Parts: sequence; structure tokens; C-alpha cells
Amino acid sequence: MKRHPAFDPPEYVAFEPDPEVLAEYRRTLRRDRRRFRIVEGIGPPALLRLYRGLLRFRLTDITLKRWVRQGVISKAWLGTGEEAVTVGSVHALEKGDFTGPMIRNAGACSEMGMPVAQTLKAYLGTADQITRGRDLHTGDPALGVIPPASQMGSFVPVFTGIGLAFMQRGEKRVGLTWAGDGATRTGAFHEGMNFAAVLKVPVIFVIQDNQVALGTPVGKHSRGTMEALRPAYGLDGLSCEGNNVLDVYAATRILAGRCRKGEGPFILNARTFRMGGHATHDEAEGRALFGPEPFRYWGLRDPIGTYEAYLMEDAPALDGRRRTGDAARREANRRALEESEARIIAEVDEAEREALESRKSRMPDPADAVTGVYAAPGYHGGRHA
Ligand SMILES: Cc1ncc(C[n+]2csc(CCOP(=O)(O)OP(=O)(O)O)c2C)c(N)n1
Ligand SMILES: [Mg+2]
Repeated sequence: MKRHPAFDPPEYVAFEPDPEVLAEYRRTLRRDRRRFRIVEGIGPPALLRLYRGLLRFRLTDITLKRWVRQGVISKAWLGTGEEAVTVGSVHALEKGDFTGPMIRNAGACSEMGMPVAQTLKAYLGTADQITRGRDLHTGDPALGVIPPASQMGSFVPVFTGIGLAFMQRGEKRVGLTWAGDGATRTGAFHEGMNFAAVLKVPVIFVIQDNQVALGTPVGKHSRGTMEALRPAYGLDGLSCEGNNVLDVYAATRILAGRCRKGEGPFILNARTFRMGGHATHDEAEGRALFGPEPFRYWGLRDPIGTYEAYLMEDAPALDGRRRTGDAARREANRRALEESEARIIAEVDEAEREALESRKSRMPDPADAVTGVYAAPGYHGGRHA
């Protein structure tokens, strides 16, 4: 993909596929026969959809980052470097399944079918958005993507309830939500996870271990490993490489299938790395916290760069046509990737235009601030304090 020196992490600007990292990528996919069979069964259209999903997420974040620099918004929470955890898991679900993205998984919205413009409008606070200008945490329940509240861990009990509703209605649907390594240390996570386990709800809890919570590295906030959570709650599950979109996809497919058979819930551990700060305001602090080495290591494992290399080297012809000769296959794949990229650039550009247009003409009426806001009578002695 085209790199953006002003916005991409420097390691990504300099990205070149590394032969050892590609060998590791292939080894990951072959480690488990069931997952490998799933990966081999992904046809060219779905391989390209995954690619476009990763690009859509990255380019939406780059738009937000540019807006911060331009003073359009003051701050943005990005998923840079962690896109594969979200895109791989969402694409493995079926129509009717529900997702609950935390801020690091905002790309789930567009992968569940919400236009990118709606994500951008949530940041701008325009009225023509599901939150009507109230919140940047967004989603669309009609598309199966529940807007989050900002409290870490709160989706664990919420998705336990969603899973319980699926069970009570006899529906073969699956819920999937993500919790960061830091979120696993909250009371809500613990209570929700325990309740989910005893109720046997059809939910996948993806633990997205990006090795940090705000400014606290994982080793300082947790003594046990993230994998140790599975036996702690008596749950089964899997671990996957969070930067390998195909591994995340295959692992999620297996667990979603098992959820539909009533074997859930599951924990899916995904290890990844935050290639910046908690948000746009503390990138320098985020880098100072770890020093350059992890950024170099994970920079070589850019989920998009490595997937591109895999698609060029290992995938069948992405236009679906049979050809003799590797050179012709590579040329076809190079073209397919370029076409996909051009499509996503155009989609995100158009979304940006639409969102900025709304900012000019569709900001909320101030009177709307009290619409849909309720207070418990008597809380202030029946009078407003
Ligand atoms: C209950 C609660 N406590 C504190 C916060 C403030 N806060 C927002 S994000 C964050 C760290 C989250 O870390 P992690 O769960 O690892 O997710 P990541 O940001 O790394 O994706 C904190 C402490 C919050 N939103 N909710
Ligand atoms: Mg974290």
C-alpha cells in the first residue's frame, strides 16, 4: 500500500517484506491443520475483502490523524498496527451475529456494513449520526454493531446478556466483543466473564493484548498471563497471532462454529502491539515507554504489509483466473491489490467529503441536548440541583 510519511509510524514508511517474517507468517498458518484448511478454503474474493478491510481501517485512522493535525478535531483513538485483530474476527462471523467494538476496534463498524462517513461524523459530532452528535463511540445495532460506552470491560456483561437472549430465543447467533489487556483487570470483566461461563452463552471474548493499557505496560498491570484467564474461568478457547489476519480469521471461524453448537463461550487471545500512543496526544510517551526495539520488531509485522507479501507470494491468482507461470500470477495479484487500494482510497475520500459537508450544514440544534435525557425523579429531592 501507499505509505504516508506524515502519518504512518516511521517503521511502516520504511516497510519492506522481510523473508524471515514471511516464513514466520507461513508457519503460523500451518501450525494447526484445522486452521490451515480454513485458510486454504478462503477464495480470492474473501481474501481481497480482508485486504480492503485492513486498508479501510488504516486509512480511516489516517484521516482522523490528519484532522487532529489540521485542528478539525482535538484527539483520535487509533487502531494502527492492530487492525488484523478486528478485521480478521469480524469477517469470520455470519449475518445476524453481533459485535461490540471498543475504541481500538472502531474499524468493526465499517466491516459490519456501516459507512465510513458515519464513523467520521461521530467524531465531528454532527446531527446526522446515530448518536446525534453526542458521542464518538459509535455503531449501528441494526447492522449488529453495538455502540460502546467508554467504560473498559463493560461490554463483557453486555455481551453475556446478548448471548443469553440468543440462547433463550433459540437463535444460532454469535456475539463477539473485544477487551484490551487492561480491560481484563476490571470488575466488570470478571463478573461478566464468570456469568458468561456459567450460563454457557454463545459469545467469543477476544482479548486484544497490545501489551499496554494507556501508559502502563502489561507487565506492570498484570502478574498472570492473558492466556491464564481461560482456565481461571473454566473456559476453552484459542490463541492467535493478532497481526496475522488469516490466523485471526481461522481461529474465530472455529470458535464461532463451536458457539453455534452450544459449546461457548470462548476466549480468543490475540497478541499484538500498539504502534503509537493511547491516542494521538501521547505518541511520544507511548514510544518512550517501550524504547525503539519493540517498534522495530512489530514494525516488520505490519498486518497490512505482511498480508500483502503473503498475497503476492502464496495466494492463488486473485482475479480467479487460472494461469500458467508464477510471473503472470504475481502480476495479476499486484494489479488486484492496486485496484482494491484505489477503491478504498476513493471510498474514504468520499466519506471524508460527506462528513465535512455535514459539519458545515448539519450540526445539532443546541435544544436537542436535552432530548432523550432522563433523570430519576426524586434523586435531587424532586428538584433540579
Ligand atoms: C472502567 C474504566 N476505567 C478507566 C478508564 C480509562 N481508560 C480508558 S482506556 C484505558 C486503558 C485501556 O487499556 P486496554 O484495555 O489494554 O485497551 P487498549 O487501550 O490498550 O486498547 C483506560 C485506563 C475507562 N475508560 N474505563
Ligand atoms: Mg492494551
